[in-house]
Amino acid sequence: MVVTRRACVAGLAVALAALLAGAGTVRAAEYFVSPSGDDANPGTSDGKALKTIARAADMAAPGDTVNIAPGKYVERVKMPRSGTAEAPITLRRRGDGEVVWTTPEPDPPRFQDTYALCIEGREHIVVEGLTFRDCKAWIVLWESNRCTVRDCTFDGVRTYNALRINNGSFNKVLNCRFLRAQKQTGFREGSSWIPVPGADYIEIFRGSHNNLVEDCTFGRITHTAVSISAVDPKQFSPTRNIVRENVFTDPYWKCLWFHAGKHNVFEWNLCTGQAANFVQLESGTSIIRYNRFTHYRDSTNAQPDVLLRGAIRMQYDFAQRNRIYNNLFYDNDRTLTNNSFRWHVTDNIFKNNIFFRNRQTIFLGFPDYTTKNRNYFLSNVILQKEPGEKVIRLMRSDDFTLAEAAAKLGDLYRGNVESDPLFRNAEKGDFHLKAGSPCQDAGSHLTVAASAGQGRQVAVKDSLWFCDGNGLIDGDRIIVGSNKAVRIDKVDYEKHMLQVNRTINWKLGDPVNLVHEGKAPDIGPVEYEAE
Ligand SMILES: [Ca+2]
Repeated sequence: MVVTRRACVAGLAVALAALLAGAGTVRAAEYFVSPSGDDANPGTSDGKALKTIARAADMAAPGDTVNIAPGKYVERVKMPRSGTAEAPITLRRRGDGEVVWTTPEPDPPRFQDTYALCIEGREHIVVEGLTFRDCKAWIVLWESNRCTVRDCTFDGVRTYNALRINNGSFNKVLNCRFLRAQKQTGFREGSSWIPVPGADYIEIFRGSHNNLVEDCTFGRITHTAVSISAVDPKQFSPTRNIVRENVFTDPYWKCLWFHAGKHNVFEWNLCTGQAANFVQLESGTSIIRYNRFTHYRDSTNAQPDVLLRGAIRMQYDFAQRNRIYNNLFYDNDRTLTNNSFRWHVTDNIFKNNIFFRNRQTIFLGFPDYTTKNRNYFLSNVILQKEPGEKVIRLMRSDDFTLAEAAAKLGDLYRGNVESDPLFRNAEKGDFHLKAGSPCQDAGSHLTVAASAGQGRQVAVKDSLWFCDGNGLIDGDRIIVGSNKAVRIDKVDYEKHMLQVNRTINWKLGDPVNLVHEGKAPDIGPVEYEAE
């Protein structure tokens, strides 16, 4: 057995942590599983490996690691106990080659039991480096918290909810590849544009809060790659979940569905290619920032109505008070759209975004757009092909150029710029700004201080722009007035109060922005830097 230095250090750290935690034992056992093993073995070495992951999971106590040799495993596993914060239980691949995990048939009747790995009512389980292939379903985190799934590959299921977090919080899905869900067999009867059977790669469901999906790649999907949803959004409110730094390529249907909940974050993602929509936005107080939405091509061929199809579709009564900023929308067939003309969609703010070379930019069909449904476009770059085009359509047919919108709807359309943003090489996906870009230092402030003060509690006019990391990642680094950057430790969205990590001074009306270069934030997702 090759023991790496890193493994030794990690093992020592676990043992030390267990000791410090006052655990009854400092033993952190290693179990070994191999297709050529035997469940009658002790499982304590390569030579005496167990045959099934299930047997090893039964034996594993907090702090223990189950090392799974490459090969194929056909079984279902239910985790019988939890780990602890200091001593998680880890299931991981050991050695080169794939650990392929699939499920036997027939499928059991109970929903949770159909998954290859059922983590129900548990905490601190780590799953690492495994390949789930052609399972009934992959992993369910059912009322389970603080579990981590990382470096795994997900390839093929026979169910709608491929990986589900149900009433679970502080779980993380990191650096995973989602290749394939259900095989599409046709289209819904009477709706020839809706693929069947539908499937979601990851469903963050019902009372699931503070979960993180980061650094994953997603392939084609017949419903939604990541959904944050509830059957009844009035009853369940999945809140403060973060989806970041993922790549969604040719999703065909949707990358993200914000269906329910508050203060969820979608940031630094790339959404590109064929889709019905990249984002379906039906919840409120979300942050959507620093994403690149590029090359949207309508997979439905404008079915059943062109009004439904665009990079972002906003709809229904909960789609209010979202903060959508510093994103890039480039070369999309259509960009912003909606189909809920009779709903109340208001106080969504689009700020410091670049909308460039799209065939259609803003279509918001809501009526009463100056009174009941007020949505703001502030300091964005908006240019299709040539200046002077009607880039804004409100209601069904009220068309405006940027200048007309600024003149007639000046409180809603302010400071937008009708210029080429001057990317280094947009065709090759290089969206860095060239010297002389009109985006440089042209962004408007996110918000301002609501009072003068000193200390660590900064009252701001609007706190919805900011995230304290939700217990998952570092909080936003911000600049308040002329202070050096500070980190946000806590956002109180009700009181619009930011708690920062050190004492500062500020004046009433001081600008509050995320960390930026130069005098002000740039427009778009990348701050200017010299070549
Ligand atoms: Ca700047």
